Amino acid sequence: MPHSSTTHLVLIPSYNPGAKVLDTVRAALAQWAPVWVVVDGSTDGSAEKLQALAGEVEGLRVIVLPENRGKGAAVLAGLDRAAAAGFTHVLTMDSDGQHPADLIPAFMAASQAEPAAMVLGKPVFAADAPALRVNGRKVSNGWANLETLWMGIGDSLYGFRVYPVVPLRRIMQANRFMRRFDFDPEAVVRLCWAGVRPRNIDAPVRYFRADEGGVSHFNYLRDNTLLTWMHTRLFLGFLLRLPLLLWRRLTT
Ligand SMILES: Nc1nc2c(ncn2[C@@H]2O[C@H](COP(=O)(O)OP(=O)(O)O)[C@@H](O)[C@H]2O)c(=O)[nH]1
Ligand SMILES: [Mg+2]
Repeated sequence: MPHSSTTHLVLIPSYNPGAKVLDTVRAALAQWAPVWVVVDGSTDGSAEKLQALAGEVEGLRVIVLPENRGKGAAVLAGLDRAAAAGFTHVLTMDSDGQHPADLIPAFMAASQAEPAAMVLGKPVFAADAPALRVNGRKVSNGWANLETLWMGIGDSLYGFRVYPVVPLRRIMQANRFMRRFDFDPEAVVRLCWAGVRPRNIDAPVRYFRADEGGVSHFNYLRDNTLLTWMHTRLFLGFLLRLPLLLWRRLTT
């Protein structure tokens, strides 16, 4: 039996996810209820398949957004509905089979033990991980740690995480960025600034070849440009907050 919760839900943003989406959602449902999928303007027929699955199984809700607006926007659409339904925390995971559904209960338990914190997946790569992605991460992680004065972000980009809903929604409502691939790093940095402590848990990440059903919409030029601009604005935000962050770092 999956764990079931009225405070913590699994939220899966999904955009043209490829062949693994149904297995991914089933794997999440085997661990947890409820599971909500936000279909982000997909054009691959996955919305219909997911809706059919929701008619067959307990615990699944499918939210379909008419247009593609990006991962962060899809998460925010889910957060708004989660808040309206009284949930306090969401575990985000990708829809393409890269994230370890079997760790959902452990991540949720860590969040339930410390509700004010955010629980971050720390990726454990296998030999299948592309070197460019693994090394690119080090750059983003270096910036994120500087921008938060080393408050403890284990990984800035991994999307397998439990977020407290209230501070994340507040941050996203106050910020017009964070709607695409800039969501994950900007969310952890701004949550740290807001005083939400990171807790890190190791979690394997898989990279599938295209012939195994692997799909990524990460575009090196477009998305690295987006991430560079994101770290530029976060660095400026960091300079403004430096006295506060230093004071907090020295006193807590
Ligand atoms: N790339 C992308 N992903 C989206 C979007 N909206 C939701 N997502 C979901 O965000 C997650 C991460 O995207 P993915 O392309 O797998 O990125 P990668 O794992 O970093 O290569 C997946 O679950 C996507 O389905 C979007 O507009 N673009
Ligand atoms: Mg992916």
